[in-house]
Amino acid sequence: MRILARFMLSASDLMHFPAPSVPEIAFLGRSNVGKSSVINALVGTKLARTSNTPGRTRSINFYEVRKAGQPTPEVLFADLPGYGYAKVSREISEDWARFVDPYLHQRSTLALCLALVDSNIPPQESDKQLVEFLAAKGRPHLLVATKCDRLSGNKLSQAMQTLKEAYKGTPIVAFSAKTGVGKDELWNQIRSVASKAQAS
Ligand SMILES: Nc1nc2c(ncn2[C@@H]2O[C@H](COP(=O)(O)OP(=O)(O)OP(=O)(O)O)[C@@H](O)[C@H]2O)c(=O)[nH]1
Ligand SMILES: [Mg+2]
Repeated sequence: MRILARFMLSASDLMHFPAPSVPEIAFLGRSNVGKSSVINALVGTKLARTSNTPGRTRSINFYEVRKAGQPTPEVLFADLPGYGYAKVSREISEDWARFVDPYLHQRSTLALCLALVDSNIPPQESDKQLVEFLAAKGRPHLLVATKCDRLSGNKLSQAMQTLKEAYKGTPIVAFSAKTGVGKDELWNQIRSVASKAQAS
């Protein structure tokens, strides 16, 4: 099935978020973890800007995603600014207080938060804080272990086991934007949550 996706708008203020409509999927994670790359892999085009420079995405970028032939979007994707990068941490915490935190607290159509963690590095305190925050707020969420193409066989199984232990009870999808591993599984999760949200 062909996916059509388009950039809607970039918001760094509550006032500029798009009007709530279809279920929304938020992509969260440390700077450089691969949020924009996961979005691009899911939609199959270079929609979101990716970069080697951590902290590049500094606003919430909203994308409209629809199945070809359908009149209305299926979901919105929200690419959030990254956290945890020391060099720009002051600006990022200001962004967080000004519009990311309110977004996560208040957004009525937010159906699923994808907490991206790098499968190549040990569990990070900042990621744990995010997942705890989402759990405390009752926001449905799952972990996406990114860049798993960089790990082979045993190393990948070990990394996934370590993540499972660190984030007990949170579902995890191993993902690579490079090879497409995890793409179908992640779409299934997104669609399952989105159809439930739309039915309720
Ligand atoms: N090998 C590999 N590299 C990846 C993968 N996903 C992303 N990268 C690389 O990681 C870097 C960061 O990717 P982005 O998608 O820009 O990361 P981001 O989380 O959006 O970064 P910020 O917007 O700065 O927070 C880029 O150089 C990507 O090419 C992956 O699955 N495999
Ligand atoms: Mg980005």
